[in-house]
Amino acid sequence: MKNLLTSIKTPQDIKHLSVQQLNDLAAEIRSFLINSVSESGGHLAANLGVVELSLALHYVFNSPVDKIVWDVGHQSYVHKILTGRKDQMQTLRQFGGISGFPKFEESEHDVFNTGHSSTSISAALGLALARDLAKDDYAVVAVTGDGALTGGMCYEALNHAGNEGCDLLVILNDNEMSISRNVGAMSSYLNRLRTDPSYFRTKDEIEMVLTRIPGIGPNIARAAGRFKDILKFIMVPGKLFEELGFTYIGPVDGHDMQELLTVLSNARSMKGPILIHTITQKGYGYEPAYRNPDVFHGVGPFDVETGQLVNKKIKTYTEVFSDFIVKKAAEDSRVVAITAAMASGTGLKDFAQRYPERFFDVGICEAHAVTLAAGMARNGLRPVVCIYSTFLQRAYDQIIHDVALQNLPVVFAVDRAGLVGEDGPTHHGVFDLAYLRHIPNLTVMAPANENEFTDMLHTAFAMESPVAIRYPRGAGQGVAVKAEREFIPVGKAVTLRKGKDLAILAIGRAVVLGLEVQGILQKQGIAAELVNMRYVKPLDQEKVFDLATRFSRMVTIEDNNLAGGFGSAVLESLIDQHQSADVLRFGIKDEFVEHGRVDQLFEYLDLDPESMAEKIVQQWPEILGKKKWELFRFGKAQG
Ligand SMILES: Cc1ncc(C[n+]2csc(CCOP(=O)(O)OP(=O)(O)O)c2C)c(N)n1
Repeated sequence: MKNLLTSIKTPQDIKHLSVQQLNDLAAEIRSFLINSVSESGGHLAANLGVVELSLALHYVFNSPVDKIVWDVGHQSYVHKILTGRKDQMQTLRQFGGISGFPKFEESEHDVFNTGHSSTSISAALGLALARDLAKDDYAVVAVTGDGALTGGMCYEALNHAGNEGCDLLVILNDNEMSISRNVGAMSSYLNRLRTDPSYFRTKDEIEMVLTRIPGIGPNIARAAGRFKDILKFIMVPGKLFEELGFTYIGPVDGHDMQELLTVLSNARSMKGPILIHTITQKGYGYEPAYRNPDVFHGVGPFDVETGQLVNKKIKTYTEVFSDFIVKKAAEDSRVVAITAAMASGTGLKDFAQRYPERFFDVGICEAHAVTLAAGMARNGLRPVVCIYSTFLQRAYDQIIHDVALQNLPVVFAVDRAGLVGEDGPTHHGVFDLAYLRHIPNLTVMAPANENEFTDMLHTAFAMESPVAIRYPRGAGQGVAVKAEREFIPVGKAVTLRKGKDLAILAIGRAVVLGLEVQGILQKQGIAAELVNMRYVKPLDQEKVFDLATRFSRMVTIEDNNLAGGFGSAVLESLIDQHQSADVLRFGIKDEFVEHGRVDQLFEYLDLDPESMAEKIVQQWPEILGKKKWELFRFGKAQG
């Protein structure tokens, strides 16, 4: 294989390449991607699918003058490689390394930060309108997937863009996949565009579209004969997009470099909003990813030869949820499960297979998922809505207006709560305690381990009002789940360790951190009482009162933003009960947390057990004798 990739430092470096060389470069990039993601983990399948598209975009357009906005941004690795970050790919998603998503702080070529789906057309339209107001002249391109196109924001943006009529290019990268196979009527429509010959335009229609190109339009129309074969495939109606005010071009083979270059070059000189429909294959060029695009959507380290993932031993919270919900569905025929395009991520695959008629993948439509659940609950069903904490942010109003206000028994399985690690700030679920805690009628819990999680799910389904359970990404504590499930009294905390010097109140995953802090302090002769609060709402007021009467020093620990979170709830409770205590709150301060392994992030935030124990002793040095304190400080909590 020729070594072209090493000479690519900026997009300018590909401009002189021939189509054959671009194809060679595409092959090199694929093999580079497979090897680097096999070590770092990341979004492989989507990136393998956009190698030619990314090359063609950077060949035809002049980034960073021309702006390319990547929807979700998980498919921006090739773009990163072409814009001078190839050598940093080995640090991808690692603490201090480059992000797995576009980041303007990282490169001038990343014009708009993304991570959540379906934002690119809105953002690109915003850039285009700002450009026009400034009377500037450059292209703005949004690259969006067919999965992203299930999200409502896309339609709001298309609707607006068509009306504005400004120059804007939308590339619809259609690979028939969201993370799982794409769903919905729009997906079927795209499929018809892709396959139904009756959708092909007449030559007259094609010419009409081409003559819209100012100045050179008629010439191109005359020259169309030369592109006859290409045009036959690229100009089909896309009526729906046309009705929205877009010129539709497609479908285009997104792995055919020549075709892409021709179409993009033509589109570049056309006026108004244009949508190019490209057809690609997720995982293209790597058999394991091609065969299992959902597994290789976001993947951990794997063996390149076999495609086998590096194995983990302890069950994840998601797997525990999966086991529970399948059993629950067998017991109660009213149980239905809803996901917003995350069937495997949220552990609903098994449920979907066993109860297909009770399983609903609504697409990337979190807001709709929640109101849909409200409708179902109103009509006697017991829906569980399974959405990651960060994506549930999109459905804040629906939780309040459609579920809580009517006190409907919807269970929210809020997966990936707290710090999630390598996906970084767009994906950390560190706001949910704050955005759920103040909603009337809604009960909010967080389990400290797998067994408690199962009991909480059991409790949630036994209640007749909305309940949210937030739980972290990844492995549990390795605690066995008892066969007998217990109802956890609503709003009741549980004391795990008795003490006399201070009280530690923790919630969810932070209970494990609390246990470690308690252990470190114990070695210093400090007796901390540790309480697993279990419920953030209703908070166990009696417990807070009791602790405040017995302890003047109180510590709260949470893996949520401090503002409005669990510690805030404890402070409110103290004040409301006219109790006072010296309170030290541990949680995430007023900042966005970068990517990296969760344990590294905890350490970076001084939320690792050692740092917290040290902070506690610093705060209240009197709980140690002076000599011991010196020892403690310099020996960093070594007992
Ligand atoms: C609001 C939101 N919900 C869910 C996700 C999780 N997610 C990331 S990529 C993806 C599928 C996107 O499909 P598509 O746009 O077709 O891109 P592809 O991966 O197929 O290239 C989903 C559901 C997200 N990023 N944002």
